[in-house]
Amino acid sequence: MLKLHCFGQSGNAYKVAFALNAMGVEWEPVFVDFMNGITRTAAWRAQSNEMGEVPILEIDGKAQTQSAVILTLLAERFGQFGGRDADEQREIQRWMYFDNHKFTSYFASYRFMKAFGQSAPNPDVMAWLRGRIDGAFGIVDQHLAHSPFIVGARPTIADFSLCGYLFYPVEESGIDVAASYPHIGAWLARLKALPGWGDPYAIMPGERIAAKW
Ligand SMILES: N[C@@H](CCC(=O)N[C@@H](CS)C(=O)NCC(=O)O)C(=O)O
Repeated sequence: MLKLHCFGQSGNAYKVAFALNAMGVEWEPVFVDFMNGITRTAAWRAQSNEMGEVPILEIDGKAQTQSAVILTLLAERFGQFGGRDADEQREIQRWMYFDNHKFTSYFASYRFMKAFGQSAPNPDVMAWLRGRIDGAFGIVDQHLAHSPFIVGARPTIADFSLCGYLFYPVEESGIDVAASYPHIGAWLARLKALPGWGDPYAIMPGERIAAKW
């Protein structure tokens, strides 16, 4: 049985959880008490992931990290949602790099500070992040104006990667992505209609926490 180390608030883990469910692969969650700081301890890093990050997928006797690598591995292993040829595989990787660097990372940081930060977010930092978010989201919105999914006419692991943070409640980030970016909104509706879609807080363990700021 595959084990996914995850927690409800983790959009990076949700990328993998949603993909596993869409692939119809059985898995069980291992709760990571991220919100109480477990991943910052030396013991957890030594035992679980030296990078101090979630998700971790236990598969074939190995603990694999980095959601893009995990998604690539799952597409290969289960023969679903991968590229059909080398060109498509590269195209998928291209979007997953963009996602990890610009699309997910700034949005996830912004949401974390707004919803779960220990102190009130610094407005200058938030304004800078918001600019980066709007830049990356504008690019993806334009792309989706001409393509039903991130790479062509069918969903691939690139879609699971980019949508990781976009099914969380709007109050957590304060950004109504579907309303601000209509093509992203329509794409999210297509993803939500896929068999296996589930709300992040329903498919991963841990308490939902009210947004703080
Ligand atoms: N690129 C990584 C990012 C993983 C990541 O940042 N996960 C968050 C939880 S959602 C984390 O563990 N953050 C810890 C930190 O940034 O120190 C991936 O896609 O797996």
